[in-house]
Amino acid sequence: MTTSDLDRLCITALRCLSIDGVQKANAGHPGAPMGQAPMAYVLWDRHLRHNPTNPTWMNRDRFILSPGHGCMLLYSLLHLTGYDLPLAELQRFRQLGSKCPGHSEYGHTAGVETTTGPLGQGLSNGVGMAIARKHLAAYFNRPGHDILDYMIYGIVSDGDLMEGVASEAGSLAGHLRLDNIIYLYDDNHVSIEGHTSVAFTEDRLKRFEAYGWHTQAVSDGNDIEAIHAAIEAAKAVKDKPHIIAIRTIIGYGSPNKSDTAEVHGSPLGKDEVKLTKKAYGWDPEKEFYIPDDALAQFRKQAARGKEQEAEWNTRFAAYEKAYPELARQFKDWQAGRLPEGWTAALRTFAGVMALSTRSAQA
Ligand SMILES: Cc1ncc(C[n+]2csc(CCOP(=O)(O)OP(=O)(O)O)c2C)c(N)n1
Ligand SMILES: [Mg+2]
Repeated sequence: MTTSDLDRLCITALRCLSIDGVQKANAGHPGAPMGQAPMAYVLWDRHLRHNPTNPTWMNRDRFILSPGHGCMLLYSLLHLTGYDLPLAELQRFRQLGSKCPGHSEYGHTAGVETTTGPLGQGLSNGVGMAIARKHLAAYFNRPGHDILDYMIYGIVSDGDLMEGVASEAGSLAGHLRLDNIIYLYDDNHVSIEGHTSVAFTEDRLKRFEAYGWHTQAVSDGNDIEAIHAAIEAAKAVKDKPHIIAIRTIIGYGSPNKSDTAEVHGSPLGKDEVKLTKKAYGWDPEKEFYIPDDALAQFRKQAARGKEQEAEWNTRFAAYEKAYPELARQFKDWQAGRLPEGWTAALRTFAGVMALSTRSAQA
């Protein structure tokens, strides 16, 4: 099997797991995962630094799936790469108590970095995460000791870019030159109502360019080499956040439903699932099927992640030796421990005063 055959196998496995999860639940959004699978695959396979066996490793890259309606894609990625999310949970998508709720929730499922569902929210939370990372790096990093250098990656959708909150956050990210953000925009020209042209016709990349972002476009959402090259190019451009518009087809591969809003928010239907699997060259009778080669390829990320974390632990040990006080503080911050005697630093106020909170904090 060539590398590109293996890549294709993995992408189809991602698509089919997402399709099957939605079909079994008889509810959900298969179209977005089917279009986004190649960009998600190449991002996770070649760029994302994470350790599926330790989802809270501090210096991991953060991945945000901002269009949370497509979260079967995220659950599929988490399962395949070796997070604590058994296949049985994917088979209980959208069932009460499942680790796979209908929109991904922070704190409920290992590896989910933030709750998404309300469009615009994930994109905006990512800006907050990028600010936090810049602040931590400015405070803790020292020359030769870049202990905090993680990235914020995300997939964002038409609906995300339509939301006002995304414009506010996008504006701030550009202003602050948050070059630690790389967002892949699932530019599929379809949203819940149909073609986006019914409501949304401005040049999105020009809008982000005006906010101060570095923008790129990839014309074929199945071209993982082009997507990979665009991510590489983004990493090389400093001082700006990055957005890459990737032209995808919602519901890619479904003979009767791709490129329509029908595939946005309803299962494909049993017959269409089979036709789609046939079109992918997959066995139409198999459900939740993961070929061994695909699983082995995804699980390489778990092995790599362990090494990446171990390498970081070595770096942190050197930092701790050079800057013991800062290292102690870093650990306290991570654990949420306040410094001893912190209450002594609190101001006291005599009686009731006409004082704004803003001034009281000064
Ligand atoms: C703030 C907000 N408003 C409305 C919705 C309901 N909603 C869910 S998906 C969707 C359409 C999203 O379209 P797009 O982002 O293009 O996703 P795609 O159809 O391409 O999967 C809408 C309006 C929501 N999730 N959040
Ligand atoms: Mg869309």
